[in-house]
Amino acid sequence: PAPRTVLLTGAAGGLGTLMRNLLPAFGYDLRLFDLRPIDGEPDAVVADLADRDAVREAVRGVDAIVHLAGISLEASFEKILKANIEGTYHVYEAAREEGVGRIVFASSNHALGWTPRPQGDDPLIPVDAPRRPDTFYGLSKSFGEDLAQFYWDKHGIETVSVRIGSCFPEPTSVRMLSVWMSPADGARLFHAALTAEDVGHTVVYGSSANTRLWWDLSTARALGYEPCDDSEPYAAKLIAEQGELDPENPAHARLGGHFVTDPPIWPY
Ligand code: NAI
Ligand code: 15L
Repeated sequence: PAPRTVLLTGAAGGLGTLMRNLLPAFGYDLRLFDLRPIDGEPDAVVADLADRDAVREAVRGVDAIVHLAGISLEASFEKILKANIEGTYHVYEAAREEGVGRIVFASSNHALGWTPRPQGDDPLIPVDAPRRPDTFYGLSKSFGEDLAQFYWDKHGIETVSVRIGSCFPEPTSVRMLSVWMSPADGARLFHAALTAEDVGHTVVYGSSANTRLWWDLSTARALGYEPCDDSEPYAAKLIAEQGELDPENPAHARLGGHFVTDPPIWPY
């Protein structure tokens, strides 16, 4: 049966806000979870992923989990370790203890952000390309995908790991023309990931059907995902403002864009 009650972690965040507004139209009853309270959502669970008991309680009785909570940019290793690595482990342990059989994990293109981006007639990047994290953040997403595989192999918990490109209302850079996922396509993809049968651990890229796409959407489509959007209508304006991607610029040469070159954001 399709999951109905879904725990949405990271519900106060950018993507969490988009998804908590869009997913109910697909018939889900969402339970919200975040470190931060959410205006107008008094029933949301306000807790830290570090609190195992709170995570377990939040997971109790749901049919599936969409796990978005965590640090979403580069940070110190210690912070990434706590929120993304230990936090995601707590979510999987809670799912095992409470018998939740399906997780949708917000992985990221930064799990393989060091991969050269396709240029010219280069083939699209397949899902089985080696992971090459570009940051501690990307490393935590690579860990999350391995954790998902482990919990499937050892405990039978299914996961769709969605290597999200950039899910924002509009693309705001030339790189994003290739990796953008419209919020509506994001909701379609999460719905497919929640309802497809026998996914085991499936890895998919998360984006719209962009004209300038860099990766292969076939595993996402195999779940039943049919993207409806394309960033191309935004291309002329963004390219006029920012210029085409420059292959000589290291921040334009790899999948992870500026995550590859920017100094890490040390949160002091
Ligand atoms: P965000 O930073 O806006 O939201 C993350 C949320 O997680 C925040 O509301 C924060 O309070 C919560 N959070 C952080 N640490 C927590 C903890 N220890 N316990 C409980 N809650 C905690 O990030 P965004 O953009 O909404 O991303 C959501 C997820 O999707 C993240 O895992 C991110 O890595 C992933 N992702 C997002 C992409 C995007 O385009 N928005 C691209 C690729 C991956
Ligand atoms: C991510 O993983 C980040 O969470 C998001 O904020 C964007 O920076 C996105 O990748 C991207 O690559 O554009």
